[in-house]
Amino acid sequence: MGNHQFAGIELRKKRDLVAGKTTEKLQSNFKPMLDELELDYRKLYQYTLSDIDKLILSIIGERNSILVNYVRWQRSMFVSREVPKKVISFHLETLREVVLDILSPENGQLVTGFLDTGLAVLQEELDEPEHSLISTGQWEPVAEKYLVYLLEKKRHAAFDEIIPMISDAVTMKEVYSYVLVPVQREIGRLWQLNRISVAEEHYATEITRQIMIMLSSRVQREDHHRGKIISTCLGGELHDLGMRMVNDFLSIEGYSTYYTGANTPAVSIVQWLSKDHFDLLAISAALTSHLRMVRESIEKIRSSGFTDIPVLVGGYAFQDEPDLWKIVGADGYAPSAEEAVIAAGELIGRQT
Ligand code: B12
Repeated sequence: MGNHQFAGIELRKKRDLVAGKTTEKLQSNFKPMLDELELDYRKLYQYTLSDIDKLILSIIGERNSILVNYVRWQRSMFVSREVPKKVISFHLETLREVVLDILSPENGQLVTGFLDTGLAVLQEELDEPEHSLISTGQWEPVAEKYLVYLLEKKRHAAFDEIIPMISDAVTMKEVYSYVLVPVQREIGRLWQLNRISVAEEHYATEITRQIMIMLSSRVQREDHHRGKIISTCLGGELHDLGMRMVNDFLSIEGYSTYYTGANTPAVSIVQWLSKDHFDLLAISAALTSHLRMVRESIEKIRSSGFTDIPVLVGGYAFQDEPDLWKIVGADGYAPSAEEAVIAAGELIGRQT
């Protein structure tokens, strides 16, 4: 085991202690600023835990980019909401002091090296994230219209733009890939930049979800014979549309899918695996802060005796780095529903 693994394990063991001390220190040093931002102990503690989780994963994966990308995202969120970026630097600097205090000197040095790269990001020029409809090709006008209807709260026009276009599985897959995915990403970007509210994002997502449910019922069946796939969003993961879409693509290609939806406890997946045979387990994660939990869930599933079932992962959390899936202990990854079908076929094929 290398130095990074040791440092990651020590930080994992002392995670709650480090989060508690960091929160206390922040509260005693920056109380007026935190009160103004309505950051009470509980919220601050949760934020700190989530930062530590990204840090652990960065260290275990021996790459700064997980933390660095997260700090970039956090900075863009803060700037668009007029929260001073010094809040991020105070947070990381305080975490740095506590880590040096609590971890062994060698591990402390290694961990603070990672935190320093996070802090350095705050000095960079801030680029706005790119518009998400840029590369949708011939579907771009449809995606643009659909987006405008969602933003103008024209629900029926949005349905009428999409539903009549779908005559078969091919157009359904194209609408998913080139209209619904980019539009959902654009909705996320507008929320990130504080140009739409959470309520407006929920409204748009609800319409996309309704369209997907209508389309989904046309393709979901349980008597397909290419393989049996259990798919899930673990722990506190609420982003369930991506996995739902992947299931539809898999169904079209002849796989039977059993989807547990959002918020599924890993232990209940273990229980189901003990009752039924599946050819593949598919896990979706959107939040970087959930990657550590996905890693531990896969470890749990493996240590419960399910050493052979191939695990395929995907979702927004994996997209910045093409080999993050290895760090969570999966057997494969695909960045889109189209590619998920190929990856599932390969993993299932290896078994037979
Ligand atoms: C809608 C949405 C929500 C909804 C989700 C509703 C639902 N039922 O899904 C709600 C409101 C619940 C939500 C909440 C939050 N969200 Co949100 N959300 C989004 C948004 C706008 C769209 C997600 C979506 O529907 N995408 C469409 C699907 C189809 O795309 P996809 O998931 O990427 O899936 C594709 C591929 O990734 C792949 N794929 C997906 N799963 C799998 C699985 C396998 C096995 C494979 C092979 C492939 C694969 O195939 C799919 C099709 O090609 C995204 C923006 C974005 N860029 O994605 C933010 C986003 C994911 N959310 C974000 C955040 C921060 C949050 C919150 C923390 C906000 C908050 N402070 O409360 C919470 C956390 C909730 C939680 N605990 O999970 C951030 C995440 C940043 C990060 N890197 O961590 C994003 C990126 C927004 C942003 N730009 O900042 N969110």
